[in-house]
Amino acid sequence: MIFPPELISFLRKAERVAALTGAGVSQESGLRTFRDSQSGLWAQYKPTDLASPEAFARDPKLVWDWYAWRREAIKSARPNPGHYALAEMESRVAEFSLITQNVDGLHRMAGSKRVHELHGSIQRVRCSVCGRYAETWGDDSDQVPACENCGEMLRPDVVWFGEPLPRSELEAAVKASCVCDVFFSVGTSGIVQPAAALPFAAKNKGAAVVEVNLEPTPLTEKADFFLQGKSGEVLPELVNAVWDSTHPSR
Ligand code: BJW
Ligand code: ZN
Repeated sequence: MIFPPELISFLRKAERVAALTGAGVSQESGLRTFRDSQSGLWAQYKPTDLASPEAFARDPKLVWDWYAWRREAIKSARPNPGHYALAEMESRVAEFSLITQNVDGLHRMAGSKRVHELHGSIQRVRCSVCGRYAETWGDDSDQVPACENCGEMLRPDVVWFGEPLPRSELEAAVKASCVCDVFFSVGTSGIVQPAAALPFAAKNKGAAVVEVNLEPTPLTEKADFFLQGKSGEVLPELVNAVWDSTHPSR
């Protein structure tokens, strides 16, 4: 891909960069996005219908099993070149913040350090009533595993529709978005709030906004640069184009 020279020069000068990622960044690691159709057992369900407190109240075992199935898929997934390029960017820029809506942990596995997980982590499980975290649980009974403290149902420590985001993660994400020189929006459909508002906040504060996606989104018209393609291809090429051997890492 030929990158606009202004983008290359913005990035070489940038002191602070923030990147917001969504399910698309993990698609090349073999994980399905939310708006993709699901396969096999889960083909009849829409992921966005399962990710809600109402779905858990209606059919807790169904929701638990969906997360258990995804946890298994994530266990064998590995970061792809898009994750690694973002980790590389962190080593090239004075202050880099990785803001992710993903719960799969692949950014940390790729070496990203300053990571803000807005929607929690699928690897953590907590009680749906008293909030205590569980270290171990079984996935093979007919029922949702129970909390050792109060006996109520366990649930994944992720953020469902209608639930508040973890305050410290959101505050850090808003701050990073408002002070950055360049803001990346990568592999997200940009429709789920409050994450979807972050690129607009960055733009309002004067950042250059770069979108990387297979297809246009509600952000595209407002973005300064739209790099259409797979993040696992576009991001490594961009990192190579910006930080060649004449620009050593920090
Ligand atoms: C590629 C690619 C490749 C593919 N390379 N690209 C109106 C205004 C404001 C807010 C609302 C509103 N109406 C309702 C709300 C609230 C609601 C919301 O935003 N709803 C919208 C649907 C309208 N938001 C909430 O409820 C949030 N909480 C909240 O607002 O709390 C307020 C509150 C305060 C105080 C007390 C109480 C409440 C919470 C949102 C939580 C979202 N949770 C989920 C599940 C997380 C756990 C899990 O993983 O199961 O988060 S839903 C799902 O959507 C998941 C994702 O993180 C999130 C975003 O999806 P994402 O990542 O963008 O994925 P996709 O699939 O949508 O897109 C993939 C993209 O990648 C596509 O564009 C592809 O083209 C692209 N792509 N392959 C590059 N290789
Ligand atoms: Zn409990």
